[in-house]
Amino acid sequence: MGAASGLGRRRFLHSAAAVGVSAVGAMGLAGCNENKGPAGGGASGAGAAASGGGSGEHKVGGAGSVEVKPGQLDTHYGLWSSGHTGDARVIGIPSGRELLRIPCFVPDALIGWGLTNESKAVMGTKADGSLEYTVADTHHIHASYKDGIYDGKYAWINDKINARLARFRLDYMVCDKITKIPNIQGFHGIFPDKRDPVDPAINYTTRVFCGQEFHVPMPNKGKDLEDPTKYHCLFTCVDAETMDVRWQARIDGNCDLVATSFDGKLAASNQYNTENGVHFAEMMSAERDACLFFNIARIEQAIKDGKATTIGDSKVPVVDCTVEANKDPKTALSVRVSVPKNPHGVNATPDGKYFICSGKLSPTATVIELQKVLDWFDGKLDDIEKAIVAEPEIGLGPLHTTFDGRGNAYTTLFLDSQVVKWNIDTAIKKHAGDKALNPVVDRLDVMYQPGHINATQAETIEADGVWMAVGNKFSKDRFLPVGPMHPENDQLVDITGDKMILAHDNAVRPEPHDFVIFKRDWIHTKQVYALDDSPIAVKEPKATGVTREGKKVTVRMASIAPTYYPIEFNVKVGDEVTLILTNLDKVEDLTHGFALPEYNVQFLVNPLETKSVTFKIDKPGVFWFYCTNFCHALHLEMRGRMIVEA
Ligand SMILES: [Cu+2]
Repeated sequence: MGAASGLGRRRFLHSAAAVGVSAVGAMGLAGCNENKGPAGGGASGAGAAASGGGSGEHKVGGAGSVEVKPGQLDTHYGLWSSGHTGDARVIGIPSGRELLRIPCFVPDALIGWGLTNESKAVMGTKADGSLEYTVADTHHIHASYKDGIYDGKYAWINDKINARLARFRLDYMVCDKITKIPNIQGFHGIFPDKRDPVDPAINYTTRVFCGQEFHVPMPNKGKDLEDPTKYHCLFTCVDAETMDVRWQARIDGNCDLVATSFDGKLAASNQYNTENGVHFAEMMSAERDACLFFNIARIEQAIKDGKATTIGDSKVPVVDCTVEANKDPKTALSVRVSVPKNPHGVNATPDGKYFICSGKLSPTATVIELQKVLDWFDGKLDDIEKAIVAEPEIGLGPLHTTFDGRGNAYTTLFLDSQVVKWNIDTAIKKHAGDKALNPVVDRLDVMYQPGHINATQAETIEADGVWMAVGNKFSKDRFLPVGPMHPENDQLVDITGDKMILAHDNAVRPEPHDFVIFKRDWIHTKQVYALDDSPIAVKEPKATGVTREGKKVTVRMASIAPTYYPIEFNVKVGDEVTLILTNLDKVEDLTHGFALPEYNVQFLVNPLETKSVTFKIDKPGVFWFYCTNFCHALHLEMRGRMIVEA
């Protein structure tokens, strides 16, 4: 992938008359021609290894082996979004081993998510008891903060399709709440705040900010279809604890990703459709789009002062953050900083000083100094554009940026199929006038077309600069072919030295988007539930049995390996059965399953966990319920009869 071809593509990108066509064309070029076939891939791989192996003048990597030997544990947890499988994944780093999938928005056959009454209550049901939604598209996952690092309490993930925010408890690694955000479509970026903008005692996450990418007429009732002035997006604040929607801000253009400042004062979203176009070509017309900053304390004061409206049936207060209404710095709730054409990322540096936005149709990254944005709100900066302190040219198709805690940024270059390492201070000095400086430190070919990137702890003040994961959207020749559907390739890179060293390819089921990685002792998971976690727990074998009220039957059941109590029960055709099962085994890893033929029932109960299912009896017969999750030498014998007399 030489300089000549890079220049050629850059010219092509910049000279094409219709930008949309050129973008698609350039992706096609990079995607199909440059890396075609095993030879191309092999050459790229060898090049990467050679650059890491180095001539000796550079400090080479020291992150260690990615091989985690039998019996050893990974050093880091990774929380991964899953894309349109609709769940989240827990990945061990550096091995890349998938340790868990955590369902939230969509049903999961393994644990019975979407089948048990408890999971349905979290997911939301229609009047007839069926699930409200069965598809989702998870993109961004972020964990709760305290004092600038993760506190191990929660993580959040978005559903882009149906505008929902899910929360995971990180102790049990389960989803405990889902919130539907009103009046929005294309819910994309999320970010928790890191402390309160006003109260210094609140040094932890209390809000989660959510961006709307697809603008719609508001209210969206089938009118004003071709009038762009009626289309808006909302930036939403959700309460981290209650998961209630606190407020929304109406804006021009859209939100894409979201970032928050470490002092809690600012949240921002990059915007690629500042044109507010309804059609594709209109969205591509402006040479510069923006990073839109929100002054959180002012927004919340405005709501207290009664300066909010509502939209449609929603009771959520909505403030006006449109450009026209926020021109006076003294009263502005929001302000735009310009970023070249169609940016697709905004990331906060771990020192708390800068947000970095990349314009994917511009070969640059824009460095915005947060203090200067605050100065503008305070009337101390006459021109908000002066908050831009660097705009280095780094390569083609820059998307997302991560950090090593040593002053370097690492940005994915989708079109170049590379990661570029560049020094932030050098870029700032160059922007200030020292034109001879080159902020680019290193480039690494990745396989292929990278999207998200994140280094260990890079979203916290303790970025440790050890490992960096790169989520590649195409894998092509990197794995055994499995038909037309290739896995994606998550690559792990050692970033401890001057040169990046490609350390590991990890095939992943499509298609994770974003992820965070942090050292394993930042969270403490629990392996055994407390009986009192469930108000309907069956606390001992003698509390088991069948009770009936008319046609409503409750079966209270317990499991102790290798048997169920009771081992059989009788019901009648026409009954509505609610079966409550508590696993009374309190030994770690002793999970039981409960499957019931012909009634579409299968779920798991972990040690001391309680679950329930409700189903209608519609046919007579003997139905053997049995344990699906291997539990004991007599696991196969762990079964019993549901008897429905004719
Ligand atoms: Cu069992």
